[in-house]
Amino acid sequence: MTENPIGVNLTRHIHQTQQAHPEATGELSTILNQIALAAKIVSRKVNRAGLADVLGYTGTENIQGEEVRRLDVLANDVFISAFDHLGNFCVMASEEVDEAIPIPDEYLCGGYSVAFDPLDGSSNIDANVSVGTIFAVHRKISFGPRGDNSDLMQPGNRLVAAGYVVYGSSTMLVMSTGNGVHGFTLDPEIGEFLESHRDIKIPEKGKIYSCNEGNYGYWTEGVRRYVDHIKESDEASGRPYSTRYIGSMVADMHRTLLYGGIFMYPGDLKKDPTTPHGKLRLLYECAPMAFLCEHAGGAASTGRGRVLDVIPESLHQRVPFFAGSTNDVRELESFVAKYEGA
Ligand code: P6P
Repeated sequence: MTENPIGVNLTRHIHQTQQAHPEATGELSTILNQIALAAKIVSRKVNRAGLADVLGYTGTENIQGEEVRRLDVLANDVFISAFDHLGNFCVMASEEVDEAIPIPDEYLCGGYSVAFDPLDGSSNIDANVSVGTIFAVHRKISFGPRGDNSDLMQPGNRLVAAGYVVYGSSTMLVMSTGNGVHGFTLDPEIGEFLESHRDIKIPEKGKIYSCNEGNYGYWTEGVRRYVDHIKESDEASGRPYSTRYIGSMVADMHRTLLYGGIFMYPGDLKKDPTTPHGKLRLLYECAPMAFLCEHAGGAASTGRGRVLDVIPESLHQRVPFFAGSTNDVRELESFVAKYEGA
């Protein structure tokens, strides 16, 4: 036979990954394939946003205090509808929903929980900037027949799968089940995700820093001094770094995974001059992105410790977030330790 004429598509990758684990029941495979289906539907809606008059606001606010856009609602409904009847989840959490989302009584519960941000970066949609979906999958740990918050609020070091979909010039799904990080690009003509980035590895050290420097005055001293440091000229150490900031976490993290460097959303002292508060949410933004970073050979930190080791205290908990090339994240941590105390 000639070389595999269809290459490796996502379905084949998921199937082969399952076959590599004899104990696998196939539940996780079903979940990942269903995520891909939902992603295709959202991709079509996002790509037609300007045409299908879905731009604009619903006039409501979510728990984050952000104005909810119609595409947020559409994307949220698509993922909930894709998951709720599957029989593989016991409970869900969404950035758009204040409380945990139970599986409706008419459907069976399964052995996993899922937390997701259905359309991250949506404030950029009107400017046609890339947006994305982020997902995090844990095993069910509660004893009852139905799931509860404890199945969602697990540390990222227990994740079984995580990934994102970036709806950009092309739609890409990037995910890991703990055995490398792999990227699949949607071929809209056949409606399949085809493998385009096998075993993504983040460079050990990069030359790009990515953050909203408008918040510089609210950052803690160690973070400010680190950013000052990477902007100083020192050719031997590859400084100054270039700055790239899209303001859509999925797009900024996708670039960081591929090109290296450091993405930062530091905690700021706006609300409380004694305690830096992050903006990005732990369960469905920072932990899944940290899982991908580490499985791609990079690192992800709160500035003082591993993001994946943070024990969640609430569904929409926020943490400071620094992620990307290991050398760059470790250097950031050294500045925080030096100027703010370990
Ligand atoms: P800022 C988008 O609203 C988001 O949640 C992330 O996608 C992004 O990284 C961050 O907020 C951007 O925040 O304060 O720079 O606009």
